[in-house]
Amino acid sequence: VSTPTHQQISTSTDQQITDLARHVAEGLSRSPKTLSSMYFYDDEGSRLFQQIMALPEYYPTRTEYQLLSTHCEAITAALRPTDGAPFYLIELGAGDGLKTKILLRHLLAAGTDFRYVPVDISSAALDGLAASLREELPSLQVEPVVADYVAALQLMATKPGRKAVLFLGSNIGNFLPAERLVFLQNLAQPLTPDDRLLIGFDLQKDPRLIRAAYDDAQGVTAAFNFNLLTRLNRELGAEFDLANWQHYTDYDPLAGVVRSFLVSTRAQMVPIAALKAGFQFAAWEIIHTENSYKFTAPQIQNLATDAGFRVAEFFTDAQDYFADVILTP
Ligand code: AVI
Repeated sequence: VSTPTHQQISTSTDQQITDLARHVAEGLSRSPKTLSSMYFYDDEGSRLFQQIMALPEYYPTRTEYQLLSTHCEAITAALRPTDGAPFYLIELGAGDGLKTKILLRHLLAAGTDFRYVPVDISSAALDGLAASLREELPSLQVEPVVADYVAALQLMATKPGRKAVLFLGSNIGNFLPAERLVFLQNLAQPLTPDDRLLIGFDLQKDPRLIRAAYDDAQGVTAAFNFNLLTRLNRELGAEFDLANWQHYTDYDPLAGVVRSFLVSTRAQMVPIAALKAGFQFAAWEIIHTENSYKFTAPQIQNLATDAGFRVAEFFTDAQDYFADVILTP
């Protein structure tokens, strides 16, 4: 008999499909056509993202891993309440927890009194994480929660006492600037000056290196982008023929953003049964599917201030590729 290993606080599957349908109807009626990268992460998309994180071109994950390993003493010291009070370590978008385990091991070894609350939109990813933690860190107290970011923010408000929030992997880079500010302002709401936020930012660097990370030689990132169409085919009865689409990505160093697209390689009409509608694509018309913003240190400083935080500590790797920043309200 399998026991449920996580709490589910996201909306029902029916509601999720209705939300997706509404998003697609709106996004494909715009010019340029747009779909949110938020919908990449079904179970297959989450699995593909784990694969991306291990790619030679995708430097952010191994860089942040290295950064956390190097500075884990100082980072865990900054996250832990100084008076030794128990606290919740809440991670938004926990995924496979590979990087977080560095911090978890260190906290446990130091006899820290805390509960780990990994939050992720993929129940498969979260169940995998919970199973690996039971095996590798059996003494860790874990409360996994399946939720999107909105539900996760509501959940945080219900957790009493001290909190340290982790938002690693430069997930913040997938928000548009205005959304990013609102998200951080909302994140600041349930936190007190005793709480901490550790947030990862991918830094601006050699544009070629950045672009290559989103256009890998094995085509895993392309498959990740295409999976959005597969998801629409399955969940909304859409009829996207993947043979008629290309993955295209580019880094704009002026705006500091990688933009990813699905490109229609021919004129075509794509029916979507759930919307009782068809969508016309011209040859070479694009669907804009993702933004991945890259940051400078002053931008991070300004963002923190605008959102109501103070930068307590700023950690980077030896090459200044990535930053993990401790913020306090
Ligand atoms: C999840 N997020 C931080 C990744 C990124 O780098 O923007 C998603 C990703 N998209 C393509 N490759 C990775």
